[in-house]
Amino acid sequence: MKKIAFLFALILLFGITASAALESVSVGKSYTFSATPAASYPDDGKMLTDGVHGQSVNGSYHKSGTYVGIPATTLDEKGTFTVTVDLGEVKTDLTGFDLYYTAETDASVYAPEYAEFFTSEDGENYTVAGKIMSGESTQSGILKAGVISSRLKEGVKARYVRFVIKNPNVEPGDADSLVNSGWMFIDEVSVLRDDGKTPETGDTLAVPLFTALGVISTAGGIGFLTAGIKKRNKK
Ligand SMILES: [Ca+2]
Repeated sequence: MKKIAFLFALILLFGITASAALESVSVGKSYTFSATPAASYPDDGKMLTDGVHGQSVNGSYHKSGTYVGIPATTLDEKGTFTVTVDLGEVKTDLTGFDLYYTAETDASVYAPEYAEFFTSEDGENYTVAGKIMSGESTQSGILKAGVISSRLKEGVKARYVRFVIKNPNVEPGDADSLVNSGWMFIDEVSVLRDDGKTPETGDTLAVPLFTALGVISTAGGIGFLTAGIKKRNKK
Protein backbone atom coordinates (compact mmCIF):
# COMPACT_ATOMS: atom_id res chain seq x y z
CA MET A 1 0.00 0.00 0.00
CA LYS A 2 2.89 2.35 0.75
CA LYS A 3 4.16 1.90 -2.78
CA ILE A 4 0.74 2.74 -4.18
CA ALA A 5 0.48 5.84 -1.98
CA PHE A 6 3.93 6.94 -3.10
CA LEU A 7 3.07 6.40 -6.74
CA PHE A 8 -0.14 8.37 -6.38
CA ALA A 9 1.74 11.20 -4.66
CA LEU A 10 4.24 11.19 -7.51
CA ILE A 11 1.49 11.31 -10.11
CA LEU A 12 -0.27 14.12 -8.25
CA LEU A 13 2.95 16.09 -7.95
CA PHE A 14 3.78 15.86 -11.63
CA GLY A 15 0.16 16.39 -12.54
CA ILE A 16 0.07 19.69 -10.71
CA THR A 17 3.30 20.81 -12.31
CA ALA A 18 2.07 19.94 -15.77
CA SER A 19 -1.43 21.35 -15.38
CA ALA A 20 -0.05 24.77 -14.55
CA ALA A 21 0.79 25.11 -18.23
CA LEU A 22 -2.79 24.59 -19.39
CA GLU A 23 -5.57 27.15 -19.31
CA SER A 24 -9.13 26.57 -20.41
CA VAL A 25 -10.17 28.76 -23.32
CA SER A 26 -13.69 27.34 -23.60
CA VAL A 27 -15.26 28.59 -20.37
CA GLY A 28 -18.22 30.84 -21.15
CA LYS A 29 -18.06 30.12 -24.89
CA SER A 30 -21.07 29.16 -27.00
CA TYR A 31 -21.67 25.71 -28.45
CA THR A 32 -24.11 23.75 -30.56
CA PHE A 33 -25.50 20.21 -30.40
CA SER A 34 -26.17 17.81 -33.25
CA ALA A 35 -28.63 15.86 -31.08
CA THR A 36 -31.60 16.95 -29.03
CA PRO A 37 -31.21 16.74 -25.26
CA ALA A 38 -34.19 15.23 -23.45
CA ALA A 39 -36.78 17.66 -22.13
CA SER A 40 -36.33 16.19 -18.65
CA TYR A 41 -32.54 16.74 -18.71
CA PRO A 42 -32.23 19.90 -20.79
CA ASP A 43 -29.35 22.12 -21.75
CA ASP A 44 -29.62 25.80 -20.82
CA GLY A 45 -27.10 26.77 -23.48
CA LYS A 46 -24.35 27.38 -20.94
CA MET A 47 -24.02 24.19 -18.90
CA LEU A 48 -21.37 22.52 -21.00
CA THR A 49 -18.90 25.41 -20.89
CA ASP A 50 -19.65 27.01 -17.53
CA GLY A 51 -16.66 25.39 -15.88
CA VAL A 52 -18.95 23.75 -13.32
CA HIS A 53 -18.70 20.00 -12.94
CA GLY A 54 -21.61 17.79 -12.04
CA GLN A 55 -21.92 16.39 -8.58
CA SER A 56 -23.70 13.50 -6.96
CA VAL A 57 -26.92 14.61 -5.27
CA ASN A 58 -28.76 12.04 -3.18
CA GLY A 59 -26.64 9.30 -4.70
CA SER A 60 -27.21 10.27 -8.31
CA TYR A 61 -25.13 12.32 -10.74
CA HIS A 62 -27.46 12.44 -13.69
CA LYS A 63 -30.37 13.80 -11.67
CA SER A 64 -28.33 16.59 -10.11
CA GLY A 65 -29.36 19.17 -12.69
CA THR A 66 -25.82 19.80 -13.89
CA TYR A 67 -25.81 17.16 -16.64
CA VAL A 68 -27.36 17.25 -20.09
CA GLY A 69 -29.10 13.98 -21.01
CA ILE A 70 -28.84 12.59 -24.54
CA PRO A 71 -31.12 9.60 -25.25
CA ALA A 72 -29.84 7.16 -27.85
CA THR A 73 -32.91 7.72 -30.01
CA THR A 74 -31.65 11.19 -30.94
CA LEU A 75 -28.22 10.00 -32.09
CA ASP A 76 -27.11 9.65 -35.70
CA GLU A 77 -26.75 6.28 -37.45
CA LYS A 78 -23.24 5.85 -36.09
CA GLY A 79 -24.54 6.15 -32.54
CA THR A 80 -22.82 9.50 -32.07
CA PHE A 81 -23.69 13.12 -31.45
CA THR A 82 -21.53 16.21 -31.58
CA VAL A 83 -20.92 19.27 -29.45
CA THR A 84 -19.17 22.05 -31.31
CA VAL A 85 -17.62 24.85 -29.28
CA ASP A 86 -17.03 28.28 -30.81
CA LEU A 87 -14.02 29.86 -29.10
CA GLY A 88 -14.98 33.24 -30.57
CA GLU A 89 -11.70 33.71 -32.41
CA VAL A 90 -8.85 31.58 -33.68
CA LYS A 91 -6.72 30.41 -30.78
CA THR A 92 -3.23 29.00 -31.04
CA ASP A 93 -1.41 26.33 -29.03
CA LEU A 94 -4.48 24.23 -28.26
CA THR A 95 -3.21 21.02 -26.72
CA GLY A 96 -6.02 19.58 -24.61
CA PHE A 97 -9.60 18.39 -25.05
CA ASP A 98 -11.68 17.03 -22.17
CA LEU A 99 -15.15 15.52 -22.18
CA TYR A 100 -16.79 15.07 -18.76
CA TYR A 101 -19.57 12.54 -18.28
CA THR A 102 -21.31 10.38 -15.74
CA ALA A 103 -22.05 6.67 -15.88
CA GLU A 104 -24.91 5.19 -13.87
CA THR A 105 -25.48 1.91 -15.58
CA ASP A 106 -28.33 0.80 -13.31
CA ALA A 107 -30.22 3.86 -14.61
CA SER A 108 -29.27 3.04 -18.24
CA VAL A 109 -26.75 5.90 -18.26
CA TYR A 110 -23.52 4.81 -19.95
CA ALA A 111 -20.06 6.27 -20.34
CA PRO A 112 -19.32 7.16 -23.95
CA GLU A 113 -17.47 4.42 -25.81
CA TYR A 114 -15.14 7.06 -27.21
CA ALA A 115 -14.74 10.73 -27.97
CA GLU A 116 -13.23 12.10 -31.14
CA PHE A 117 -11.89 15.62 -31.33
CA PHE A 118 -11.88 17.81 -34.43
CA THR A 119 -10.65 21.37 -34.95
CA SER A 120 -11.47 24.03 -37.50
CA GLU A 121 -10.54 27.64 -38.17
CA ASP A 122 -13.52 28.45 -40.40
CA GLY A 123 -16.29 26.21 -39.02
CA GLU A 124 -16.52 24.27 -42.28
CA ASN A 125 -13.32 22.35 -42.74
CA TYR A 126 -12.47 20.14 -39.78
CA THR A 127 -9.27 18.26 -39.02
CA VAL A 128 -9.20 15.29 -36.70
CA ALA A 129 -7.18 15.93 -33.56
CA GLY A 130 -7.58 12.56 -31.89
CA LYS A 131 -9.82 9.73 -30.78
CA ILE A 132 -9.78 8.46 -27.23
CA MET A 133 -11.53 5.32 -25.98
CA SER A 134 -13.11 5.64 -22.55
CA GLY A 135 -12.30 2.09 -21.60
CA GLU A 136 -15.46 2.06 -19.49
CA SER A 137 -17.67 -0.97 -19.00
CA THR A 138 -21.42 -1.10 -19.55
CA GLN A 139 -21.96 -3.70 -16.85
CA SER A 140 -24.43 -3.08 -14.04
CA GLY A 141 -23.53 -1.35 -10.79
CA ILE A 142 -21.35 1.45 -12.16
CA LEU A 143 -21.93 4.86 -10.58
CA LYS A 144 -19.30 7.48 -11.26
CA ALA A 145 -18.25 10.73 -12.88
CA GLY A 146 -15.43 10.57 -15.39
CA VAL A 147 -13.56 12.37 -18.13
CA ILE A 148 -12.16 11.43 -21.51
CA SER A 149 -8.99 13.43 -22.05
CA SER A 150 -6.78 14.02 -25.05
CA ARG A 151 -3.42 15.76 -24.87
CA LEU A 152 -1.47 16.76 -27.96
CA LYS A 153 2.30 17.04 -28.04
CA GLU A 154 2.08 19.81 -30.61
CA GLY A 155 -0.48 22.58 -30.20
CA VAL A 156 -3.04 23.24 -32.93
CA LYS A 157 -4.81 26.38 -34.08
CA ALA A 158 -8.60 26.60 -34.16
CA ARG A 159 -11.70 28.64 -33.51
CA TYR A 160 -14.09 25.69 -33.50
CA VAL A 161 -13.61 22.43 -31.63
CA ARG A 162 -15.99 19.54 -32.27
CA PHE A 163 -16.45 16.66 -29.85
CA VAL A 164 -17.94 13.51 -31.40
CA ILE A 165 -19.36 11.29 -28.68
CA LYS A 166 -20.33 7.63 -29.14
CA ASN A 167 -22.94 5.60 -27.25
CA PRO A 168 -21.30 2.23 -26.40
CA ASN A 169 -24.44 0.19 -27.05
CA VAL A 170 -25.24 1.31 -30.59
CA GLU A 171 -24.16 -0.76 -33.56
CA PRO A 172 -23.20 1.77 -36.26
CA GLY A 173 -25.59 1.56 -39.18
CA ASP A 174 -28.19 -0.42 -37.25
CA ALA A 175 -31.05 2.01 -36.61
CA ASP A 176 -32.90 -0.55 -34.50
CA SER A 177 -30.07 -0.62 -31.97
CA LEU A 178 -30.78 3.00 -31.08
CA VAL A 179 -34.01 2.03 -29.38
CA ASN A 180 -32.71 0.26 -26.28
CA SER A 181 -29.25 1.75 -26.01
CA GLY A 182 -29.84 3.98 -23.02
CA TRP A 183 -28.44 7.41 -22.36
CA MET A 184 -25.29 9.48 -22.21
CA PHE A 185 -25.03 12.37 -19.76
CA ILE A 186 -22.35 15.03 -20.08
CA ASP A 187 -21.67 18.11 -17.98
CA GLU A 188 -18.67 19.85 -19.53
CA VAL A 189 -16.51 20.06 -22.62
CA SER A 190 -13.19 21.79 -22.20
CA VAL A 191 -10.56 23.10 -24.62
CA LEU A 192 -7.15 23.72 -23.10
CA ARG A 193 -4.41 25.99 -24.33
CA ASP A 194 -0.77 25.79 -23.39
CA ASP A 195 -0.10 29.15 -21.78
CA GLY A 196 3.66 28.71 -22.06
CA LYS A 197 4.13 29.13 -18.34
CA THR A 198 5.47 25.67 -17.63
CA PRO A 199 8.37 26.02 -15.23
CA GLU A 200 11.67 24.98 -16.73
CA THR A 201 12.52 22.81 -13.76
CA GLY A 202 10.87 19.42 -14.14
CA ASP A 203 9.28 20.39 -17.43
CA THR A 204 10.78 17.55 -19.40
CA LEU A 205 9.51 14.98 -16.93
CA ALA A 206 6.21 16.50 -16.01
CA VAL A 207 4.56 17.14 -19.33
CA PRO A 208 5.13 13.76 -20.99
CA LEU A 209 4.01 11.89 -17.88
CA PHE A 210 0.79 13.84 -17.62
CA THR A 211 0.22 13.47 -21.33
CA ALA A 212 0.61 9.73 -21.10
CA LEU A 213 -1.80 9.53 -18.19
CA GLY A 214 -4.39 11.60 -19.97
CA VAL A 215 -4.32 9.45 -23.05
CA ILE A 216 -4.12 6.09 -21.38
CA SER A 217 -6.54 6.62 -18.55
CA THR A 218 -9.43 8.20 -20.40
CA ALA A 219 -11.70 7.05 -17.62
CA GLY A 220 -12.84 8.12 -14.21
CA GLY A 221 -9.58 8.02 -12.32
CA ILE A 222 -7.97 10.84 -14.17
CA GLY A 223 -11.19 12.80 -13.90
CA PHE A 224 -11.05 12.94 -10.16
CA LEU A 225 -7.36 13.67 -10.32
CA THR A 226 -7.89 16.54 -12.73
CA ALA A 227 -10.73 17.94 -10.66
CA GLY A 228 -8.57 17.80 -7.56
CA ILE A 229 -5.78 19.64 -9.29
CA LYS A 230 -8.10 22.38 -10.49
CA LYS A 231 -9.42 22.94 -6.99
CA ARG A 232 -5.90 23.17 -5.66
CA ASN A 233 -4.91 25.72 -8.24
CA LYS A 234 -7.85 27.94 -7.40
CA LYS A 235 -6.78 28.30 -3.80
CA1 LIG B 1 -20.79 22.31 -16.69
